[in-house]
Amino acid sequence: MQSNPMVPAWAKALMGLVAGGVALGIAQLAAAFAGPKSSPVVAVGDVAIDLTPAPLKEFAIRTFGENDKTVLIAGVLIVVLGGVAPLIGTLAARRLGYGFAGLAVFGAIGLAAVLTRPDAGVLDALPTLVGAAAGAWTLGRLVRRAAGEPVTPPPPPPAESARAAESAGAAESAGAAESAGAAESAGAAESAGAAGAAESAGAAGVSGDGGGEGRDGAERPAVMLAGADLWSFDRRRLLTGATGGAVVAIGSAVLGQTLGGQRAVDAERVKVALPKPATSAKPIPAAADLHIRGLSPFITRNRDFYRVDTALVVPQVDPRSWKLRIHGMVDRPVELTYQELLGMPLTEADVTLTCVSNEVGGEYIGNARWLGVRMPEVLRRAGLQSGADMLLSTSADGFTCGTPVDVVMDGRDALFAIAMNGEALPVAHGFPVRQVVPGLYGYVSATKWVVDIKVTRFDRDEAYWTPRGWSAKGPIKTQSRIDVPKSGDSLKAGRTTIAGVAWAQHTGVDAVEVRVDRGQWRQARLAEVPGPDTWRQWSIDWDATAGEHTIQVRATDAAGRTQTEQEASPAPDGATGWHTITVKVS
Ligand SMILES: Nc1nc2c(c(=O)[nH]1)N[C@H]1C(S)=C(S)[C@@H](COP(=O)(O)O)O[C@H]1N2
Ligand SMILES: [Mo]
Repeated sequence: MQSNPMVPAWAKALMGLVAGGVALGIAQLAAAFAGPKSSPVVAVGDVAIDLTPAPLKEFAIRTFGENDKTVLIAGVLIVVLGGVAPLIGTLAARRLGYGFAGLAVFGAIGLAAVLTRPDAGVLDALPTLVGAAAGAWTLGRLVRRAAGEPVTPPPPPPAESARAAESAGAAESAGAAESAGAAESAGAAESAGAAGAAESAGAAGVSGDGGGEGRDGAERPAVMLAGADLWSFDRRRLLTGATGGAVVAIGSAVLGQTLGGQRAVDAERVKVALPKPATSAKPIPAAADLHIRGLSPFITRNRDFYRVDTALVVPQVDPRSWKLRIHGMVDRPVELTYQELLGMPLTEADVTLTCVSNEVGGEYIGNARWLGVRMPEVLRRAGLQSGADMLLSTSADGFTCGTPVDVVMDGRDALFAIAMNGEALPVAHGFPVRQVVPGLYGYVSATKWVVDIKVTRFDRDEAYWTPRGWSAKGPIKTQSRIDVPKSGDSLKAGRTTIAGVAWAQHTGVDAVEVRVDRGQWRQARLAEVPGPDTWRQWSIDWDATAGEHTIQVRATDAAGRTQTEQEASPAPDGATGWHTITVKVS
């Protein structure tokens, strides 16, 4: 394809910009799969660092601090998208092949950067190649779109044919040559409009019934009549195409960044070698699990563990850059790295986590073996000042949580946890570090992806859920749940087992009672527990008789307090009432 004199300069730049954006976006997406080293943008940035003289490097680090890499990547993007890409668009408008050649050079530079990185593999070339191909395809499409649909004028009516032929001829000679140069500058914008109009009016003008325009060769840009391949500029089609390209470019870049971040964090997570605990958990008694079909197992597997958080996308926190900052009402602010945390004495503890939103009988509860550093151990490094009664913790994604200082410091296993059931915390459960505090609902204690602790006061600070209608403090309420049978089940008459779990974290469950059809309460058998911080399984036999029956459960904690019958919804501080189910027996 030859130079199209009708395409204005801004449109050429736009075509290049969008094609370049698609190339980089698709390359970034491909790099999410091929590995971070294979991103041409990152590789070019790394090469730039290598080529930067030391004083300039130091200046950049001093000026931009931790953001120096981001600034560098932004620099690469600005040079490529602001300088190189528009140039490629201009070349492509002159002749598509030139544009492709420009893209090839631009791709080759990226490729060279990627492949000269230490321990680069052949596979690392793929994102650059795929990106360049996507960019080339986009460029071709946009150039074609900018030129409009190929317009072939239908044969003019006989009376007009002479004149049409004449002006067509004229256009070919004088017009095309002349405007090839002129259109580029001033004429471009103007004829862009004219071309668009002529185009959208169809070939009407050319076919003869379009009024003066078609008939008077002198009044319309001669290039419009240059034969079968009419030069034109279709602004609308270019802009819709460019918009589509921009969406692809941004979408693939964002997706690539997200997936790439996920893969990087996953890779770091599997590399974590968990140190041995200095204080092991009490062994779980064999009789902690009654092994009844349908009854929640004593330990909830990670993949079955409920998940509650405000995060739309799970925060990806790299342990290599993770820090916990402790400040506020402290003697000396402290910053802790992940390695430093792993180097402190670790405590292992079985703790049942519960969500305040859990309805009576609900599923937002799970029991796991956690490994972490006791929070007081860390807080003592900072030195809590008297008068402080709240730890306002913040997660990497900005969620905040207010935990009473006295609860954390009273000797219970309040942890900065790094592991859950023998593996590094799953990312969705707070990797690399989360809080776990026995006895408090999650919203006031269990900050996942925790990065910051402000030691403060409840009368000075408010956590995320407090202004949203939940109470500032949230001790877990004693509760019990029937797991088997399920409400609505149909059973055979005869002896059957009713079983479930009960919890009163950090106090412990002392009794569970069950009644059928509001009759006498009967004591359930209790499974053993390693301590007061976990839920407790229970079961009871029942001679089921034909008919419909209501089954209810209630627990009594180790302080002798029996669960209230009073029904309350979860807000503002936890649901109450007796879990009640109905079954059909035949
Ligand atoms: N960063 C962060 N941590 C959070 C939350 C949150 O929204 N964001 N929700 C809390 C709530 S309400 C609960 S019940 C627990 C749930 O932890 P899980 O998802 O590991 O079960 O996490 C707590 N920690
Ligand atoms: Mo929660």
